[in-house]
Amino acid sequence: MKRYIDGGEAIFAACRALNIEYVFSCPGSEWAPAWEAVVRQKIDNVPGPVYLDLWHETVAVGMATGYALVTGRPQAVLLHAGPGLLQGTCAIHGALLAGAPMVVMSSESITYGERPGQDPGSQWYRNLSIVGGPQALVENITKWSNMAPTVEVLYEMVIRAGEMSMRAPAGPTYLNVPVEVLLTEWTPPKFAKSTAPAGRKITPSEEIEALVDRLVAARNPVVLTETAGRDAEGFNALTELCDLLALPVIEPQSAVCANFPRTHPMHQGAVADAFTATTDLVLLVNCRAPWYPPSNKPANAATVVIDDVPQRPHVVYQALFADAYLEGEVADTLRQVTAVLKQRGFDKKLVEERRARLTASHKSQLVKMQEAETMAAASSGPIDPVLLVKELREQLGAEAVFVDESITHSRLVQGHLMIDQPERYYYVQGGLGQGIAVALGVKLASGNRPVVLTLGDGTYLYNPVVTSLAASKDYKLPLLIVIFNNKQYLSMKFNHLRAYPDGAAVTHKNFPGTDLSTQPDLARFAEPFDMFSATISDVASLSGTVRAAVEAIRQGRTAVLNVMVTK
Ligand SMILES: Cc1ncc(C[n+]2csc(CCOP(=O)(O)OP(=O)(O)O)c2C)c(N)n1
Ligand SMILES: [Mg+2]
Repeated sequence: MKRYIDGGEAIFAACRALNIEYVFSCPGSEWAPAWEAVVRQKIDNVPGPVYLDLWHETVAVGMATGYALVTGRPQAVLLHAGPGLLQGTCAIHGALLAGAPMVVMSSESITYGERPGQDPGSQWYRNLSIVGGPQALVENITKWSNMAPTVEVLYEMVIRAGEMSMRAPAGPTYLNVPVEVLLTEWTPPKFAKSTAPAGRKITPSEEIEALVDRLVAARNPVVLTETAGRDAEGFNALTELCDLLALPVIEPQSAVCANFPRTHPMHQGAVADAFTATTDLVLLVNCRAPWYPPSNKPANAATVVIDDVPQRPHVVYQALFADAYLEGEVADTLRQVTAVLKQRGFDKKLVEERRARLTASHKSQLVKMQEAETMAAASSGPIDPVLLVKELREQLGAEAVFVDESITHSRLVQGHLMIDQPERYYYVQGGLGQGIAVALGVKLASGNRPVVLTLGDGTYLYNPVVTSLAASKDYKLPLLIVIFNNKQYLSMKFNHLRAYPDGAAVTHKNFPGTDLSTQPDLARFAEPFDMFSATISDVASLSGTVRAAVEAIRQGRTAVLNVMVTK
């Protein structure tokens, strides 16, 4: 056996230095050098990343995103040339929005066969060249994209791309590694070692003191957050602060993970309207888009932003109207504020009055939700989506992790799941069709915890269903996939109605662009994989079928539930 120590080995060595655990690969002809390295790593018993073959680029990138959402750690993704990269772009854009770190790599040729003794393959000359290089295809949707021009710099460039992807704002980086660079002999570094952990960035104490001044003086403060709970530390630090000072917390529609216990009396739902006129202090904690339209902010409030990256570089328009920024690590900043408040003390009477008022409004929101659930349970025929969410909540227990790619149902999912712990809810960002892949990545990082994906029928059809289910089967990653099936793109209809409430479509009851009534039975795509699958059309069979599906995933079998919903 000849040992080819070349660019393929350099990439794997760099992955080992970065402590990368998985290489998510959707193969192309450039990757034979990496496969040589994979096999050598195995036969030599060298600890290193697990290599996964996946049959669609969305699956490879989406899995890396899901894994990063849970762990915060970047993984490697290997795609093919320009075309594979293009197929992966929707999910790469999703990773950028989600702040999911990863290093994506693909190739081009730089010699087109003209270099004696090194044949990249004629397909690069015939079909695969991209003017400006493949990195140009992802310039706008990655944090950084470039070519690794020689094998001598490849190892450090992969390491740097990985380290960069982790730094705030975390997100995907891209490296074009030409075939010739991959095929060239490589000399490993003399002093290979693991990369150092990132340094910390802490908010200075005078900024903490100034915020505490504002907080104790405020009569009607309100907290809005989208991603404070991206990790348990942030979730717990926000809970402690808001509990101490009786601060109302709103998770607006733009919230993409669980940030604060839904069952906590200070949780005030998803709509800030009740506070708009009265609030005197708005605290935006990791909240990129609190108001819509952006100028619709409370008129009489000071705004304090707690965010390690307040201005998201990938966002085109963003207006925060900040009066102060605290830009250190969010969890640490929140803990510092809590500590200073405890030390300095505050007006207990004012805070307890506020707590009583907010507890009452939280309770009335709860009662409304319970009423909706009771009404939904009393119906027959197709299933009220509220009842479906209640059933999932009750049957899955507190361990389950939810990945949500639903559209018109997402508010119900977020509300009625009543999640009160961190790291149990993730909304899939970016274009539709990544949900199964992201859920697979979440499952890969979550061990025995059940993972549930909720999504609409249209969104299920956007997913690469066959290749995603194949990955679920091959890598033993059981999911419970729940389709909220209203046989249409309901959100498209809502958009149409908003602009043309009395137009031709309404008048003639004809809505182009929304109808999915010709769809086949979506559950049956799971059959060739010998997975659990069922279509539920009547409330009477809901509970029993959900129970059977939950049992199936507990036994390691993916389950697809196609649920006919009322709206
Ligand atoms: C890749 C991609 N293409 C198109 C869209 C536009 N789009 C947004 S929501 C939606 C409909 C989703 O339908 P479904 O999952 O059935 O949810 P419903 O609207 O019925 O709740 C579409 C097509 C998109 N977001 N992403
Ligand atoms: Mg639908």
